Amino acid sequence: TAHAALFDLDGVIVDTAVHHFAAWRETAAELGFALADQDEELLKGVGRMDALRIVLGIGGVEVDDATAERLAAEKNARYVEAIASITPADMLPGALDCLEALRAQGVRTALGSASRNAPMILDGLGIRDLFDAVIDGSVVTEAKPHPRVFLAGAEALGVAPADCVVFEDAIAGVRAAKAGGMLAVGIGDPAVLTEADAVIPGLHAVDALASHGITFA
Ligand code: B16
Ligand code: MG
Repeated sequence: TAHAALFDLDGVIVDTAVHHFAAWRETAAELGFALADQDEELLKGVGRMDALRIVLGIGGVEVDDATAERLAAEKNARYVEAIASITPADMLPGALDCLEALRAQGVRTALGSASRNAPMILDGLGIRDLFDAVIDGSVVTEAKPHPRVFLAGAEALGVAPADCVVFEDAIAGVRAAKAGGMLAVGIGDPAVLTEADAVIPGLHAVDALASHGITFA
């Protein structure tokens, strides 16, 4: 029985991955190459500068540090513009119900996101109060698959890692949860999230976890 639930943000609570990827596609286009659809998976859950390095690697492009900083800042400006008008209606199906139901059962909740824009997104969605702790990319520098972001969440909640369930849509995030000694629930495709303890299509299907032996209270 898990006492805490740790949530990734992008791809679990809100579908902002599409905006991240669109912004990176513009970066690539500016540098003279194109990103393929399947490149999106590589960029999920990865911190901003690490994602830039992946994009540059795909294009076989080398840039100096100042240019890298500029490219990352320009990508972020495009992304922030895209998510500026985010509202509660943009939440993924079942996310709000899941958070409220877990809290009603006395389960502690934390956000564990690589995104430095997480606080702004939580405010746009109006759900900041549903988290007992918010750990984001401005708090933690080690990127997923390093477990730090989730370990910091567990610590902030005062719950042992073994009593935490992590909800993650990214391969890097599932690895981070497992590396931290937590149960990992994948959100998405079981064929992609092969290292997760259970995979569900979305938080609307959270009740199905009981049949995998994953329960909360
Ligand atoms: P930012 P998550 C991650 O958020 C995204 O999945 C990833 O694509 C992005 O590069 C990263 O945040 C950094 O975001 O540029 O806004 O700081 O999935 O960990 O909630
Ligand atoms: Mg994610």
